[in-house]
Amino acid sequence: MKEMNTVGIVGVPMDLGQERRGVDMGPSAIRYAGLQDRLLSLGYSVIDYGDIPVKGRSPVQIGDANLKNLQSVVEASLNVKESVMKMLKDDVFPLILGGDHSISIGTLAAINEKRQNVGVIWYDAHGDLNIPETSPSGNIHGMPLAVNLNLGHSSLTSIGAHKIKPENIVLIGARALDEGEKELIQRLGIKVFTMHEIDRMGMTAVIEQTISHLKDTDGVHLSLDLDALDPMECPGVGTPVRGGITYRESHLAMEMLAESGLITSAELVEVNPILDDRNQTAEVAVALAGSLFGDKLL
Ligand code: 4U7
Ligand code: MN
Ligand code: MN
Ligand code: MN
Repeated sequence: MKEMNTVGIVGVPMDLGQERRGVDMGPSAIRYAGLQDRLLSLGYSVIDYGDIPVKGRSPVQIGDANLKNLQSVVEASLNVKESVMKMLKDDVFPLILGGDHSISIGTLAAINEKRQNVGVIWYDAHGDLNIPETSPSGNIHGMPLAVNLNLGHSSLTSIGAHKIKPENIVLIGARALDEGEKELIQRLGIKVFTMHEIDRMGMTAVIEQTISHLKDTDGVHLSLDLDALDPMECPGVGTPVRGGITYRESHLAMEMLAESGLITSAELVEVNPILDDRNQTAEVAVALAGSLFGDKLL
């Protein structure tokens, strides 16, 4: 973690990027699981910027090329961008609470405006690298990383003026990549640690290589989709995929990232309290945030 002693929290109660209801309650669930107290206990000051307004979802708007709820996602993303830019101006560490993963379009639009050579860790079962032509669902939460590479519908790509370089991205936990995403990964040479590499090399080596891959960036944004973890430990997600990263491996990853001092912003996304079991997924999100923010356990 960078030398920054104030964490800014903002909630994005967004569920328009996918079809299941409930993920808009993610920010409340994560706050209720004790995020602020966890950060205070680690010695940080916390400013809660509240929640960003997000429109209701009915009726579902079918945008161009079957991008569901396109106009409302664009509006919300502009609000997310403005709010994250405010946090960066205030010089706090931006911690954004989703909401579905489409919120990352606004988050990274803001961060890219402020920093030149941004690195991104995409901790996720999925690639989120679809464009309308390759998306099997038309759901925008499967597209934000592509948008951040300047690929996809122009009303999404135009939210941010600057883009992430493919060589500054690392995917961790992938196990459900669509065909178009696989092709894009090969074509752009994006670094991916699938579950196969995590099993084979162990999380220690995965994070060591991630850190060395991103060491020359101008700060790294951690985009943590809770569906990266195994659904047995994180059942409260909209698109669960078996065979995920364990709770302990994830803590190890967060602890090593904390030690690296590389992470300059983060988001916790896709927590869906309606699908959850006694808020356990939100509790995992808070526990992992504790490690990311430097809890040494001893
Ligand atoms: B998440 C999917 F087809 N790839 O595009 C799609 F499998 O933010 C899933 O990672 C996307 O949860 C999942 O709809 C998006 C599908
Ligand atoms: Mn995702
Ligand atoms: Mn996912
Ligand atoms: Mn999901």
